[in-house]
This record gives sequence, C-alpha cells and structure tokens, in this order.
Amino acid sequence: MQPAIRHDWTREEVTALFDLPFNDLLFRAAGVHRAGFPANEVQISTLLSIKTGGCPEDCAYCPQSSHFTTGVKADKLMGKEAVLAEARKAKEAGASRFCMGAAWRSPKDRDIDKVVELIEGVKSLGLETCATLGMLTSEQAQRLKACGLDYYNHNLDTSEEFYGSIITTRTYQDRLDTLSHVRDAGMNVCCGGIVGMGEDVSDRAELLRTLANMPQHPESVPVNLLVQVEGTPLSGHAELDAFDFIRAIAVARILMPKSYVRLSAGRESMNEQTQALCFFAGANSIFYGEKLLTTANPDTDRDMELFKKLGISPLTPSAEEHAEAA
Ligand code: SAM
Ligand code: DTB
Ligand code: SF4
Repeated sequence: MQPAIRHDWTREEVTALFDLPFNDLLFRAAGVHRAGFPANEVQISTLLSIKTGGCPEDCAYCPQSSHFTTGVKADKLMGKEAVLAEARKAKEAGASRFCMGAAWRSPKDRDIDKVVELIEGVKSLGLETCATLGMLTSEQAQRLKACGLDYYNHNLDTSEEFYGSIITTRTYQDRLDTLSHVRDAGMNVCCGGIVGMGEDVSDRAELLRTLANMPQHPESVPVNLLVQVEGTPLSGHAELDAFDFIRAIAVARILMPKSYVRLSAGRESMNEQTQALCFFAGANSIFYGEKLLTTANPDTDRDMELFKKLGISPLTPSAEEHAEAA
C-alpha cells in the first residue's frame, strides 16, 4: 500500500519517530521506501562549484564564506567550455544530473545571463540540470525555469529556532521566500539541511517537519552531515553519532515518501556500513564524484564497488521519470 502523502505532521509525531527504537524506525522507513521506489536504485548527481569562495554570507559551516579563513580562494565564475568539459566527464562516469553551485548571497541579473548559457549547454549534453545560486527574485526563478533548469537547490539547513545561531546575514523567511519563487516558477525543488552542527534532535525534527508540511514536498531532500572545515566556527565540534545521522535519513523518508532523499555531504568520513544503513533507511540519491564543492567526496571507484557489494544500481534519467510518474 502507498503511504499517505501528508502535510500536517505535528511536532509530537515527528519527535516520536526520532524516539523509536532504532530497528523499529528503520523497519518502518524501509517499508515506506519500498512502497514508493524500487528498493535498490540510487539516483546519482555530480556537483561542480562554478563560482567558488568570497561569499558575503556568514554561514558558520561554510568554507566559502569570506568571514572565515579556510584556505579556499575566491574565484570568478567559470567559463562555459570548462563547465561543459566537467559535465561531459560526469556523464561519462554515470551521473544523471549535474548540479552547479555558486558562492553567492544572491545572483545579479547579469550573473543569471551567464548561468542560463551554462544550463543550456549542460542540458544539450542530455543531463538533468540543477543549480544552487543563493536567493532568487521571482523573475530570476522564472528565467531559470524558462531556460530549462530542472531543479533548484536551496536548503533550509536547520530549524527556524536554531538558524540564527548558524547564520546572521539572512533570515529563515528569506530562504522560504526563494523556495516559493522556485516552486511558483514550476521548477523541481531540492531542499534539505545539515546535521551535526550542534543542534538538538528537536531542531532536526523541526527542519524535517517544515519540509514535509510545505504545500508540496521538495522533490529532492539532501541530508548533509556537517563536513568540518578548519577555520569555520563549526570545526572542532564533537562528531555526530552515525546512528543519529541514519535516524535523520529514516525520518525524512517516512515524512516525504515520494521524495528522493539524498545521502549528501559527509560520506567521505562514513564507513560503508553506515552508508548501507542509510540506503536501507530510504536514502536513494547521492553526490557522486571526487569533490563536492570544495571538499572531498569518496572516489567514484569506491562508490561503484559499494554499489556492487550492496546490489544497488544507478538510476538512469528515463527510469527516474518513470518513478515520478508512478
Ligand atoms: N550559496 C548558496 C546557498 O547557500 O544557498 C549555494 C551554495 S551552498 C554551499 C549550498 C549548501 O551546501 C548549503 O546550504 C549547505 O547545506 C551545504 N554546505 C555548505 N558547507 C557545508 C559543510 N561544510 N558541510 C555540509 N554541508 C555544507
Ligand atoms: C547540498 O545540500 N549539499 C551540496 C549541494 N547541496 C550544493 C553541497 C555540500 C557542500 C559541502 C562543503 C563543500 O564541499 O564546500
Ligand atoms: Fe555563501 Fe552559500 Fe556558503 Fe552560505 S552556504 S557562505 S551563502 S556559499
């Protein structure tokens, strides 16, 4: 039976999921996963930082903020040929989606002109496109939709309550406004967060509840484990217990049964067994390729070996459309 798609989760209900015995939570999440998706298929996206560093925002987790000294140097927007060369490599390696990230607070209209050309180029290679460029106006969102952008990534990152302790240069409402512009423009929404920033379980519960109670669930929900980068205020934090990360994946799966839940940043520091439990708990998407934006991701060979050991196959774009239509 297909689990109901709900938008009315209460704080108590979500907290109760986090409080379940681990095996009960995983059993339930795996059931929801199998009812909504082929159990052993994982969508793969490759990331490219098209504009690195020098960002005016002060996100405490981020190596690209100009407020911190992390060794990431500020670069200009990459040229079209260099981006397309990376996109071709990603396609050859087996990615179905190419995600372009820029360290902007909000792009200028002339930045959008250039990004439109990149999106058109990447699309013409037969890849799905995703971009994450910071806050957008509704006109900018419409332009990105018109040029064929398939997904826009814009994370809420944590609960509204905890947000102010992580970022002071924008508000939660700013994020929600951009997400509305993206949705209204008709794009697929990619929205998730980071765990392991010193937040409480209740902050994780509230982040996931906020996502699930949106009028439409994000099609893609990245769950990032904080990558601790020296020089950022969040480096040196106690590492999150792997079971708590897996729980967050499982609750995301239960709350958003038809969304792709992405096991995102942080895989470099996870062992295979933790990743395998994430897939069992309903994660069905990863970032694939040796680099995320500025930090390391597992080697593609290692990922393919893990898929082989687990009997997982990468999802092709046509299978993805089929899954969405079902
Ligand atoms: N500047 C745009 C923005 O903030 O929306 C787009 C790029 S930003 C790097 C995209 C996302 O990367 C953030 O929302 C955050 O979730 C994630 N991220 C950044 N640094 C991270 C870190 N050290 N560990 C885990 N996730 C991180
Ligand atoms: C998302 O949720 N995670 C990705 C992507 N969306 C843009 C970014 C992870 C960044 C990790 C730190 C870095 O490599 O700079
Ligand atoms: Fe800038 Fe995005 Fe990093 Fe925040 S997360 S500092 S907005 S690049």
